[in-house]
Amino acid sequence: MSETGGCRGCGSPVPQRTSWSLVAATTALCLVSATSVWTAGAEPMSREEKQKLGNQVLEMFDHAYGNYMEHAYPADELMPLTCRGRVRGQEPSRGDVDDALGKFSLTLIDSLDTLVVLNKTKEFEDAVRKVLRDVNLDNDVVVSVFETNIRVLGGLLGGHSLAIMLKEKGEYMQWYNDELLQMAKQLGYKLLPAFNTTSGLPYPRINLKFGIRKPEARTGTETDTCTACAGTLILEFAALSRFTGATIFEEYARKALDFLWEKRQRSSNLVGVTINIHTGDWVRKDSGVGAGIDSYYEYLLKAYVLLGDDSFLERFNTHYDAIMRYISQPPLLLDVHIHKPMLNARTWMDALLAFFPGLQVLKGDIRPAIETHEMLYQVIKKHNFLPEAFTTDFRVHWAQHPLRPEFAESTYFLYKATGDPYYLEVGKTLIENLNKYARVPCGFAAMKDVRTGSHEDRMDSFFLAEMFKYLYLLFADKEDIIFDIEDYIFTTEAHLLPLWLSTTNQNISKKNTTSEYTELDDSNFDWTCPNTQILFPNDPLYAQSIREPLKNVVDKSCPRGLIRVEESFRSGAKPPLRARDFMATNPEHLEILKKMGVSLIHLKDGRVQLVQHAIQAASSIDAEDGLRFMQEMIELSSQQQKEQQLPPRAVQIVSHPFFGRVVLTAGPAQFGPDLSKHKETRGFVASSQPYNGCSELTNPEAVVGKIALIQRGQCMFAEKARNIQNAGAIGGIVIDDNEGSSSDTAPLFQMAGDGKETDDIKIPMLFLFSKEGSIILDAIREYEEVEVLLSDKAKDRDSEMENEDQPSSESDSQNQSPEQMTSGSHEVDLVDQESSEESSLNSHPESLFPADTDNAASPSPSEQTSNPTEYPETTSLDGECTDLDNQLQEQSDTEEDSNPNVSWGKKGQPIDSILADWNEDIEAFEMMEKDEL
Ligand code: DMJ
Repeated sequence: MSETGGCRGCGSPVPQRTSWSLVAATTALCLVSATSVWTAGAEPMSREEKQKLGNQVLEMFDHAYGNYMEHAYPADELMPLTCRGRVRGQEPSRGDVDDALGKFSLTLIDSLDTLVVLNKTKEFEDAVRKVLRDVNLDNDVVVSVFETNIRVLGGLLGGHSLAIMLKEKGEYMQWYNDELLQMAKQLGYKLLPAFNTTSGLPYPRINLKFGIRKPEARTGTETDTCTACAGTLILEFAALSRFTGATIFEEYARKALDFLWEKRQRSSNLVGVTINIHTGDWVRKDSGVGAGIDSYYEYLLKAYVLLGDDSFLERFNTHYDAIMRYISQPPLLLDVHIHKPMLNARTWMDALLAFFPGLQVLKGDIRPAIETHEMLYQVIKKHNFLPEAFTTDFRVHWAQHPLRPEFAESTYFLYKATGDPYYLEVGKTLIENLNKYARVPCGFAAMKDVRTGSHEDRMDSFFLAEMFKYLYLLFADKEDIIFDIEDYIFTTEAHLLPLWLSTTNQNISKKNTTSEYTELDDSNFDWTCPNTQILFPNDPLYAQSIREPLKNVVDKSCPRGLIRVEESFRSGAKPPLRARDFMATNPEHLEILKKMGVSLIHLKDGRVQLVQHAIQAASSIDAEDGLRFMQEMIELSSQQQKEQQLPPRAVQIVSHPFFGRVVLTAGPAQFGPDLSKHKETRGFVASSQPYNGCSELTNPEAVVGKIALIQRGQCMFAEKARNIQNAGAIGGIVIDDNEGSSSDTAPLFQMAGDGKETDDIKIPMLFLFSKEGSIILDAIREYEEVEVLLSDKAKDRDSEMENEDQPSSESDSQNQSPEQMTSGSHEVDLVDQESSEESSLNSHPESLFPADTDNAASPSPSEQTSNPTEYPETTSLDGECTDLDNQLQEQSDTEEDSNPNVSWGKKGQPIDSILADWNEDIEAFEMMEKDEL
């Protein structure tokens, strides 16, 4: 490795190992905007317009922060629908997501440096005083080490970094005496016991008061952690060490990173999603750049920038090379298996990967960054927000959107890199969508379902830490910010750490890994950094020329599986059978199945089981096709479960002071008009008497012409519907009688009929859990007259609230292409694996037909819920596949050519090795499906 390789491509070579600050500063400079060279393409945005948008961001921040401070502080987060603080233990548990909450005023700490970036210095000063006065870091609460590090330790360090900057300027914070840093140090010591493992990988959780493994701690029995959880500590821990001189923090974080590096899959150079913290075995062997891994990669590159340590860049480049070889299929980024990296592990992507184009800008790889960002933007244009997960053919996979900032982050970095005003327009759209769909009277609410526009009662702290920072910086000119942002690096939570730390307190013992690298080909490492001044001056349309071929990539996409089908058509061979096309009654299909070693077992109850015996396949290629078919079948079933489990509807409160801004997630009924096909119903609400609606109403005059509120329980849903209909109601909302139930924590269901003919029910009925129902009941108490809209999808707040006769907009399912629609009645039972020589779809019937459980969301004994499982009969090939498929095919051809030893799709791989891996694949798929982000 060259001693003076430096940052080639940045103008002048920068000597390495001589001046880290120079390396760091140079890398930061590489992000200098090239705005001045813009000559054509998207219309330039005027300074006035940029300022207007910047001011809009400030106003939005005030709305979010002000409501948090007024209604939630000192709680960790604001619940913007109920307008109060989220205090852990006082709300129903949401599972892992609550591990970010440590009763330490999370949102305030996460917002500290945002206040300075947004030029709210006075508010910052005030916020710091509040943190010092009110925040207790010694609570008996179990928190996530990862979240506490990035949000709280990072927040305190970001606050400290800007506090000392302001103090030095001489106007603000003159009283400040490193108090935030002292708190950060205290917190750092509280997190250290988590590292007490033989591997050096931290436990995922720690009790702030009792540490780990003591009985009072209630944690320390975990065996696994995610790669990002263990690999996203170095920036904060090193900064803490370098600020304080206490080297232990940086040492621990380095040790965890060293261990992860050692454990990388050596032939693919990829890492899995989850690792055993004691043995170092990969627990989940799927690998991508999104959930579970994302910021591990981010921190390798940024640790190089902040600390100037070559080994981090070398590791990053090695991983990056693997990512680009296996995971990147521009514009897509698709998870693969670490040991079989040519085999996709999923057919969907998660929203967290939206940070990756930003990281690619930092690395200097602009083209794929532009491509992926463009694809993501088109998904956003379709759904207003990036759904938590979406399929490769761009359908919603997980419909939530907790106001994540990753896409705004990438937009900012791409604008800095290209100077293309297109990215300002993108930012403007993000602002508009936030105001239009997420803004509620008391802050901004996460989207429960991007298809319906319904809300969730949460506003995560990262929304303030990151979203407003990136949006504000996007529109800001240098003079709009009171310090030079280029002197800082952004942590994964967008906290700012000064680059001068690279030369401070460097006496950390580093593991000598150099010998390992000397064996690697130096050309493998890309010693360049993204100096946009050099990249684009002669080609201002560079970014646009990359986006152009992708402009319809989302709208005109074909299901990805068609690639191979098309390939077969081209070659004249018969295309392999697709899971979507399969019909159990088609003799030709049965013949193909037989060739692939797949047998069909008809069960007594009418269901069909599929089992593959690869050794019974006609050839190894047929066996591979069989495996692919089975894999598709697993994914298809799981996708269908999702689609059929949750056809949510929306109850939108349209009267004063909500004006359509609050949208509640509602369950549909299997009877009455289908709101996705009919016009929505709008009306004032009134409680029925009796409230359970189980007998003739005694207050018909109160509900006539209105939407009746009825409590769940004591009789069938259909009976309630008939009773309120007879009283003249135009619709009904059934509110759960199970106090505290909420769509945040319980799965929605459909209200089933009573087993009799229900055609007589002509009014729409929706179901609300108790928490959502209370929002309407509270509104009635406060405002008396409350008007709601029952629909399949929230209506545009601005234009439609006054107009009762708007046609209902099409639901997502209506927008689906014919091949995405489900119909027909085949049920496929996926049976247990029979032996190591067989592959079967390893799910039990109950996992295909979600059972009614006994939890808070389960139906009352007298009621039925239903989740019918349907199976698609046919898929038509319309022959209109876009360039994307060709690009992907080319990509996969290239990959196969360059990787002679990889397994999937290669003719030469022994079938038993495919089979040996198959068990792991099935396990991985099942785990992935169970996992939540
Ligand atoms: C943030 O807390 C951080 O960006 C983290 O790295 C992952 N994502 C959330 C926001 O989506």
